[in-house]
Amino acid sequence: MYTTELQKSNQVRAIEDPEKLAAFEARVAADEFIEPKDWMPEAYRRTLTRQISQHAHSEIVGMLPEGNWISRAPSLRRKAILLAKVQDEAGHGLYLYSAAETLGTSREEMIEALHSGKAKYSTIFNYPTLTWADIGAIGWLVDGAAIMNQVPLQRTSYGPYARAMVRVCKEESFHQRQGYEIMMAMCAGTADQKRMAQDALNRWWWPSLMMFGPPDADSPNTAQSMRWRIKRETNDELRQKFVDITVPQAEALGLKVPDPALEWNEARGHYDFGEVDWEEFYAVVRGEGPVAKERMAARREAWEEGAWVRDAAAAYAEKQAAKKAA
Ligand code: BYC
Repeated sequence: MYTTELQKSNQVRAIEDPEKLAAFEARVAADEFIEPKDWMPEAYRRTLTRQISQHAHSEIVGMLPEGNWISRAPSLRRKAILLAKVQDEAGHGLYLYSAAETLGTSREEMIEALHSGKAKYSTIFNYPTLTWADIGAIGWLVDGAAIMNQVPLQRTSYGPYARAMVRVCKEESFHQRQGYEIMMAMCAGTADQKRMAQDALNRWWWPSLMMFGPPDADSPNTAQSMRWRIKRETNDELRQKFVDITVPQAEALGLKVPDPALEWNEARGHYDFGEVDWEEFYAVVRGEGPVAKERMAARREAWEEGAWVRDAAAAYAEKQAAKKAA
């Protein structure tokens, strides 16, 4: 059982200096950014380290499903665009690891947590990319969901995370458009291409809705993270916004969202939609996703094969520092 919200809040109050905590909470309530050297409650530091490092891991693992298609992109133009996108994801990972390091956990510790299976990364990257249309669907839906989640994070209360998000969001909107443009090309192509696009939507729709996390009622972290303005909108609010924006985009493509319960609700001013398969979500979170093992094996191999690059960079930095000292 998760600790209840009240228990969590009482624990924070019992551990921390009440004056410092009150001053911190007042700063957060006034929408001031908290910076690395400022006092912060330990639970705030832990939550941020958890969320930012998971986010960094997701960016890096997220390179794998698409990297897999660089050599098979259907034209030079598509190959150049995909290369740039995958490289952007590496950059996002680096900004985010740097932001997490400012909270006192080293990059090595975070990477070790990922490789040993202790750390989480987004469930979405545990699904395989079977056809070129999947690259379109990932850009459109996965980057689309990422933007929805990350735009509010530009106003998250921790300064380094917020500033990293500003850059990440600019690039994500390019990623989303390149994905949608692939889908437009496929939907305007042959009957087979359109079928591939529909098949990709069928397979990526539900996993994309899972990216926003469990329903608010079952989310152990949302309430405290909202109070501390780490999260600015809840999982369910963001999921609803994503559905509302994405369904008309599917209609414009002439594709059908694979949800029989999907229906515009005039009174609510939102789409009603079916229940996500939460059993599947929790299984993927536990590391039982369809290609989870392959993803971690690829990450570990990349880390080992990259050892000489890290050694060379460290030797160069040492040489430069010695030169400067002399
Ligand atoms: N996958 O209390 P909750 C990208 C975990 S990268 C795995 O709601 P929280 C992209 C959650 O960690 C996309 N785990 O938690 C890259 C928690 O477990 P712990 C990544 C999930 O943190 C390349 C437990 O379930 N984006 O966009 O308040 C190419 C309970 O959840 C997931 C980010 O990371 C999941 N989907 O809310 C293309 C954004 N959902 O840690 C695209 C930043 C939940 O307590 N992160 N869990 O053991 C966030 O906004 C939040 O962390 C979440 C979860 C909304 C994901």
